[in-house]
Amino acid sequence: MKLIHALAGLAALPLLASAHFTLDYPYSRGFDEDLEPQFCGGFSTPSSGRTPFPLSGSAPVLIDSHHPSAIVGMFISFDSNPSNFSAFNQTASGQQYGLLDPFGGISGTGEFCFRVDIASLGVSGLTNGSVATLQVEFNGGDGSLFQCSDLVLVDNYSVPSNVTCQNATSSTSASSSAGASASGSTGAAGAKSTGSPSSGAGRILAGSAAATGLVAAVGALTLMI
Ligand SMILES: *[C@@H]1O[C@H](CO)[C@@H](O)[C@H](O)[C@H]1NC(C)=O
Ligand SMILES: *[C@@H]1O[C@H](CO)[C@@H](O)[C@H](O)[C@H]1NC(C)=O
Ligand SMILES: *[C@@H]1O[C@H](CO)[C@@H](O)[C@H](O)[C@H]1NC(C)=O
Ligand SMILES: *[C@@H]1O[C@H](CO)[C@@H](O)[C@H](O)[C@H]1NC(C)=O
Ligand SMILES: *[C@@H]1O[C@H](CO)[C@@H](O)[C@H](O)[C@H]1NC(C)=O
Ligand SMILES: *[C@@H]1O[C@H](CO)[C@@H](O)[C@H](O)[C@H]1NC(C)=O
Ligand SMILES: [Cu+2]
Repeated sequence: MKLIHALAGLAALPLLASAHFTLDYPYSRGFDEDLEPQFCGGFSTPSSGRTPFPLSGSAPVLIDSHHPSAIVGMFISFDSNPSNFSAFNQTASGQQYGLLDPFGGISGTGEFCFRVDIASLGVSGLTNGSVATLQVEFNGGDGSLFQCSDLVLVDNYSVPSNVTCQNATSSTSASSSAGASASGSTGAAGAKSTGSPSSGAGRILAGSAAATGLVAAVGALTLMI
């Protein structure tokens, strides 16, 4: 019996890891774990229904992480159909702006909520009804993964009451027994980076100024997996 349980535990581990991460709010264009390493998670067409999102002020972005530790950053485009990463750091008229949320580390699996403010980017010309696309980049040690959500920016918008912004994480025994604990990296959450996105796996490690502790933690995970 014990042996069977041990084997079942081993078999379950790769399934957990292969689920990568999901974008739960605002709503994703679509999720296919095999395509998640691609631009917008492999979904290249904007959703027919865009999620209303606050034009200004604090707004929640919810993800669910299936890796014991990861680096997460968020980009936004104001094009109606952004087709490459360049559209996520400048407007069609050429105004450049930064990341919607800088790369930072998270540890634990489960729901994470990040508060973002589109007005904080200082992009001119945005008004009630402007469209945008959010792109979340996530690296849990098996390369950069992406999810997109198509938005319509609404003045004075309040998100639905069933969208609860909280971190409901759980440390699994699998993560601690695998030695993948990210202790030491949590303090670096929110480490600033001005890196720009690209589709290459491992780009974060090469291209961002994220704390070296985080880079080391993800590097260790990569070796394990
Ligand atoms: C990115 O896409 C835009 C149109 O969406 C295009 O004008 C531009 O040339 C593209 N840039 C690259 C580097 O492919
Ligand atoms: C915008 O993104 C493109 C593609 O990743 C990159 O070549 C360019 O340097 C970036 N510009 C800025 C200002 O970050
Ligand atoms: C703001 O934009 C939303 C979404 O396009 C629209 O439903 C709403 O009527 C607009 N409000 C005003 C005051 O124009
Ligand atoms: C948002 O609220 C402000 C202050 O109450 C108001 O002046 C403005 O007209 C509102 N905007 C829309 C689009 O309803
Ligand atoms: C909130 O409720 C709507 C309508 O029932 C549902 O479609 C949506 O998935 C819910 N969102 C979350 C984050 O639970
Ligand atoms: C959830 O955790 C992340 C990473 O530590 C942090 O940036 C974020 O502010 C937290 N969210 C809440 C609602 O506490
Ligand atoms: Cu993964």
